[in-house]
Amino acid sequence: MTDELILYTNPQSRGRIVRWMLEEVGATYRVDVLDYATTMKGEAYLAINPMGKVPAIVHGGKVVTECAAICAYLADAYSDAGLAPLPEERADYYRWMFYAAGPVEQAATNQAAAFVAGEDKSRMFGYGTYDLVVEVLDGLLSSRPYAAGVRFTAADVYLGSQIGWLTMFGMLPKRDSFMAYVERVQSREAYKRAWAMDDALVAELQPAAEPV
Ligand SMILES: N[C@@H](CCC(=O)N[C@@H](CS)C(=O)NCC(=O)O)C(=O)O
Repeated sequence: MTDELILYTNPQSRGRIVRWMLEEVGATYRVDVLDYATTMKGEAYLAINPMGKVPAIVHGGKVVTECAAICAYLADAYSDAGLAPLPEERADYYRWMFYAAGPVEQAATNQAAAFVAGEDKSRMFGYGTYDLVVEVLDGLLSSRPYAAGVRFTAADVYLGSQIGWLTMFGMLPKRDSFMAYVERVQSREAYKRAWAMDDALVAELQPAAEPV
């Protein structure tokens, strides 16, 4: 078994979250770009992620999928980078990382799909209601600079990515606390580096324009 780290991604996907995390921890990694219609649904990749979705990483022969899990895994695997929680940050770190992957994602995607459960059903849904999730997030980000307190951690790579995407696509309102948080986390050098790499990949993958 080697320590090789492979990122399976597409530059127009949540794979950008993982690229950002890899740049934050200073990992050496190889990128395998998958095409939505073909290689992502091919036998070789389904053996890695039977969901046929990106991103996934393989590190030292072990597969990790799900962006939030990958961020937490990399924070632990590359602990020298200091993005795993300190003991006193653990409660908030896990709480808001899981909140972002569960209630926030579900509330925002259901809302965008115009799937709104009746009042009487909100108890059945882990997120309750979309409006409740927005208020809880606003309360969190109005009260502190980062998910786990005063320090940037892997939870911010994930929560910051979620809020960044969702506000960009109009799936969350552009509350002041959300936009200030997004600006704070996106000012990091690792974020800028990762986005520049994925933007370059997108350009590379564009079919060449027909000569006129
Ligand atoms: N819960 C997964 C979501 C992964 C996901 O939905 N990826 C999308 C791209 S952003 C995908 O691969 N879609 C391809 C498909 O479903 O066919 C995670 O957090 O990693």
